Amino acid sequence: MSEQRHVEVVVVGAGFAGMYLIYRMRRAGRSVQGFETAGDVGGTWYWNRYPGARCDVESMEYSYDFDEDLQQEWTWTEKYSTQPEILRYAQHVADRFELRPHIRFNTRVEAAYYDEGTGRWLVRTDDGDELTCQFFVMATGCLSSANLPDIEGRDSFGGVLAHTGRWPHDGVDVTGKRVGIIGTGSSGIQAIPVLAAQAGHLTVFQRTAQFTLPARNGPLDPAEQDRIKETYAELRAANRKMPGAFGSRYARRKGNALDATPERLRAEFDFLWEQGGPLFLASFRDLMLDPEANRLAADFVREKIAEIVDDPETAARLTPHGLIGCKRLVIDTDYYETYNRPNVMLVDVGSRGDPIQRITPTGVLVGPDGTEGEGGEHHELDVLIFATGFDAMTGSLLRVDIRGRGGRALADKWANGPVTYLGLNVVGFPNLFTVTGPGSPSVLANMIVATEQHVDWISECIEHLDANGLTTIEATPEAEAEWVAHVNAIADRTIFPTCNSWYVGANIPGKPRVFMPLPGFPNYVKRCEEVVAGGYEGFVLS
Ligand code: N01
Repeated sequence: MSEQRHVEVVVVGAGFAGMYLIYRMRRAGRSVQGFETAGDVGGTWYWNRYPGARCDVESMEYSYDFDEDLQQEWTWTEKYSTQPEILRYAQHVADRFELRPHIRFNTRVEAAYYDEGTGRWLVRTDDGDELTCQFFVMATGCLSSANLPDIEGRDSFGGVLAHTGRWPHDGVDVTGKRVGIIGTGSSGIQAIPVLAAQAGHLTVFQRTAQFTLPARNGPLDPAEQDRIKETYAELRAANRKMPGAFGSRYARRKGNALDATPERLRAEFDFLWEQGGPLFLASFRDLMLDPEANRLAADFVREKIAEIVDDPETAARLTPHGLIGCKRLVIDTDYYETYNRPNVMLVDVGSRGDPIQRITPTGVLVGPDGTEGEGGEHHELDVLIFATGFDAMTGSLLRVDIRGRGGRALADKWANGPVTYLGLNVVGFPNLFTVTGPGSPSVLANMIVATEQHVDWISECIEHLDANGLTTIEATPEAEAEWVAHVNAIADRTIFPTCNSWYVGANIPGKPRVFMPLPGFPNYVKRCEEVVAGGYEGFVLS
């Protein structure tokens, strides 16, 4: 019998986290095997090819900074990059650092079992391959497990059905067609203006109105790009001090909104609205902490919607109740303006309208509950798009059957919601690392900066173990419990846990309600550094 293949590190996922981890492991001379379900690198940017897909962190900030030559040689063309451009960048990184030979594409990791006897993980893939490793790293991303709601009749639809997060590689031709889209989160709001310009008719099925702010995207001035690159390291360092690890160039925190005069408040909000981008809520210190302060910002945006949208009824339906930024803030190009087009119709399927009854072979039936379609309205469609989001943060981790000490499944351990230490490791799962896992800043930070910080921490941790003749790291139950309490305490100081967002898992029926990311990137980094300085405080190294 041939001997089981063994590598030091297995990495699941070849998005920005997995690629950088493989780079670090190779640079340290370690044996590493990456696995990726997709046909190439890029992660989220490989899958999300829907029309209008782009990043809402500026291009000059949404990129790796681990290699000075890389960040100097790459040229971005727009203030906010499109999906194709970011995917080209990921492919460039893979070429430049020769990462692909270490990644097996079109391969899903199905299971990973920890063997307490050998201290190794046994990893199994969907093509029946098995190998062992010392360190098992889940770099599967926070928003990669697509949520395709099980709406009655879904599979009977006779036209083209597509999910934004699994967009067909050969595209979907909507030219002149009757198109319907379910969902008005970031993906829907980016896609809707582009679809409206191409489709014959677009019907938007909105369950909850969402706050969105203008991006004010445009070409990136080459001179400005050169200027930024001259002092790139300073920009990166300043960004790492920002709560979300981006946007230091626009930092203008000015006290509390509740202390500002109405004139000052208005001037500031007007300025930020015209400037565009996601830093609107970073302007006053209390906007994300105090519902009263938040309401001032929310009311400002509500007024803007009424100004932009011609039809008052449509404007009213598009106007969100509640707080701004409690659900992930959206950044758009011409979203509200799109509802002034004659070929766009907004159908409220939430509390202010009638729900979707079912999907039929030719469209979507909307109508009052309990009427079995009587009095309902049928929307005839050629194309139906689900922009219905993801099983965020835990979905892609729990898709793999991960079993730690005593054969305990991660899914069992997390039955009441995810618990981690630092969002990096879980008690009972030695040498398992989660990159941007629940309990770390992750989706509340610039994702590339957050992944680089985690990968650096993991890489240095493995170096430390090696240098000291150690083989295993595992969080202590006390440290894990304390960390979970800490994350909850920080979240509870903000408005975040107060609404039904994917941050708390509310978009997935039956998912435990737990606030999963951790607000505040700089404090988190400090804590990670202190843990290391304290000899990996809260971990047992053996
Ligand atoms: O998903 P979402 P997304 N019937 O969950 C609706 C990142 N991202 O793909 O609000 C009817 O936000 C749902 O309604 P409701 C970013 O972090 C970034 O848009 O639950 N409707 C909602 O309107 C983002 O936050 C970028 O009531 C249903 C929508 O579908 C995250 O990914 C671009 C439904 C889902 O919105 C997810 O964004 C894109 C049902 N059964 C994404 N189920 C950028 O960088 C769900 N909905 C800009």
